[in-house]
Amino acid sequence: MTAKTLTYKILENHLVSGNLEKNQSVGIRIDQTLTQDATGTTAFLLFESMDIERVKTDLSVSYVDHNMSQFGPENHNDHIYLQTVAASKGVYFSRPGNGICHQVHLERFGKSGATLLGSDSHTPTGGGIGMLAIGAGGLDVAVAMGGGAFYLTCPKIIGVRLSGVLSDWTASKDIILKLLSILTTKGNVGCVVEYFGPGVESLTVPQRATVTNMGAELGVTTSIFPSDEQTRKFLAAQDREEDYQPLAADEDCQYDEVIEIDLSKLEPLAACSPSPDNIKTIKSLSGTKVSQVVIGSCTNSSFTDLMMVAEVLKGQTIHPSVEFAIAPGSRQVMNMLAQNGALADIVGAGARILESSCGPCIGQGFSPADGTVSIRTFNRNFAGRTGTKNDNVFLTSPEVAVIAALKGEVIEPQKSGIEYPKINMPRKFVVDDNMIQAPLLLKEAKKVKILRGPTIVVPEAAKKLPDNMNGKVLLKCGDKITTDHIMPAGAFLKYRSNVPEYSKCVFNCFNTQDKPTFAQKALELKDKKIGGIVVASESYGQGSSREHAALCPMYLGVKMVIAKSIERIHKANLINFAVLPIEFENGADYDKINPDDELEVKNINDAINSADSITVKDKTADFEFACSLKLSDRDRKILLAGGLLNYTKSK
Ligand code: MIC
Ligand code: SF4
Repeated sequence: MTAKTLTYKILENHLVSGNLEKNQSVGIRIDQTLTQDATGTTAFLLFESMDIERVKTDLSVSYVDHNMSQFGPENHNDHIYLQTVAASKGVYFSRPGNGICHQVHLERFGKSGATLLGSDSHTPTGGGIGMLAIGAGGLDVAVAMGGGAFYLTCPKIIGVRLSGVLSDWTASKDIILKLLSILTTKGNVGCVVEYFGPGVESLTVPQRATVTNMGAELGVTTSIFPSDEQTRKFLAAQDREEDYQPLAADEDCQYDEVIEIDLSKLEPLAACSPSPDNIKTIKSLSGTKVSQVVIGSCTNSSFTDLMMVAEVLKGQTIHPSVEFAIAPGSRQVMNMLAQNGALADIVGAGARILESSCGPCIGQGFSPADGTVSIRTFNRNFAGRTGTKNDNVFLTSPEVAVIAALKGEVIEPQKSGIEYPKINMPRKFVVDDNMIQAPLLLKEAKKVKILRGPTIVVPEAAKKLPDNMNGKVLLKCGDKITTDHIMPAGAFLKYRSNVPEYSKCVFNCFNTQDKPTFAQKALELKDKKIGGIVVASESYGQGSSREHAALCPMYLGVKMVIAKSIERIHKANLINFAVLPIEFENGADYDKINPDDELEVKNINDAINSADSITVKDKTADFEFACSLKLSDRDRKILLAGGLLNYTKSK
């Protein structure tokens, strides 16, 4: 028997179709799903259209954590819809205020060795307890809720061998920031990161979860730690020892690539705007004035993170030029801080207490002032994500953040003169699931009336692609276009359950006052039956799982994306909504195309059916170029059926 990686062991246990051979597409059974309100409303509307009485997973949880600002009725309408649809379909419902999906799922539901599919790109947080936890578009999650398999390409495994132990003031955040400096945010599609080695055992589950959470920024399918004594202790402290099983890769297994990180040699780091891979040492940033600090998000807002913060702040006052806030990751964290008095230390130091939700991480308030530096313990710093244009965000550990809040500038924490407060994982967490509504029995569930407020609009179904297309380049953009560029969140997030309204801000960041918007230009073409085309460079669609980045362009008549490379989740979302993703065979052709060029593509469906390449004619620039179709057999069937919903219904 050949030695196996942990990832392949879990894949093997869940395999329902295909062979576990590199680069082959396989289907796996999904044990658990999670959805959150910003993606979940669409996911459940699509699930409803599948006419399935009740979810078929072991466990599905619907969280409300993103859209909680509630300016206008939209957010609350969504919450009520999600609560009633969960009750009707056999889904757990984590009520607003209960915490951020990934933090709560880790605390209350995750299970080592299980598979988890979530409609949020940070679902890999679950890898911190040895789950195979993958982010996907809402429609893929809806299919999994209906008992359908999830399809992925058999991954390449990057083994990260950890040795040594973290020194005081260096945090697990610095592990993932270090890895981002090595692997960057591009070029890692189709990989899984597996941690192993002697350095693993010293890391607690919350520390591991920080690393797997932000692994999403690498663009990998997921990240995973072994499940060991630390995992057992964490789950036992959550009163869930039965969800633990010991798991590890076979010792002599072969990784496709091995990266060594010596924890004792790490130093505090920061990811600087505008990308999580723009890594600098805190040393090099020392002395930079800071006017805002936020500790929170699904990356770094665990009980141990905030206890460390409370210990440092005890009896102190934050610097006069800093606005400081904390957003504990869950109600469990908030409750425990309140019960043991640590919250009083944080409040006493002058912190603003934000609710247990995504909040500033997704531009829901607390935007920084113009021309200032904001330190955040989050995972993303894409331009403008804070709600402030030209924002300057440093993503750091809570250790670096809290010292900056006290001193008003970036300081190497180990040189701050403050003693490092060592926080141990509690032996028992305070467990109270009174804000989680358990599924009803089928008989009761059948009586539930699903409430859809007037701001909830059922999304338009995808359509089959034409055989021949006359199209026009609506936008030519560069490298690393994120889903935040395509579909901004922040103030627009409340339109998630209303595609016609939300579509108005597609590619908002490229709109200028003097010209028609992307949406206006696209709709004009749609009326004339001309296909809209987006041309991009490397790593198109980085970042979130939001399927609106495919659904809204589809609604506007976009039929095709031509890029040098496309990220995994976004590519799957494009296919699910029958927008054709193709890649330049020769990157130099990208340079020859101009915005507004007219493009012609013939025999599209024949190519989707059986070819690996398709010819595109640029009628304006008068040249032809070849693009590759990197599609699995199932992708081809989905595109030919006119999207995943039509494909699933036809089966
Ligand atoms: C994010 O961090 O970008 C989000 C908001 O959580 C997204 C999901 C969404 O857009 O609703 C993600 O990570 O997938
Ligand atoms: Fe929420 Fe931010 Fe985590 Fe996304 S990254 S789930 S917005 S806290």
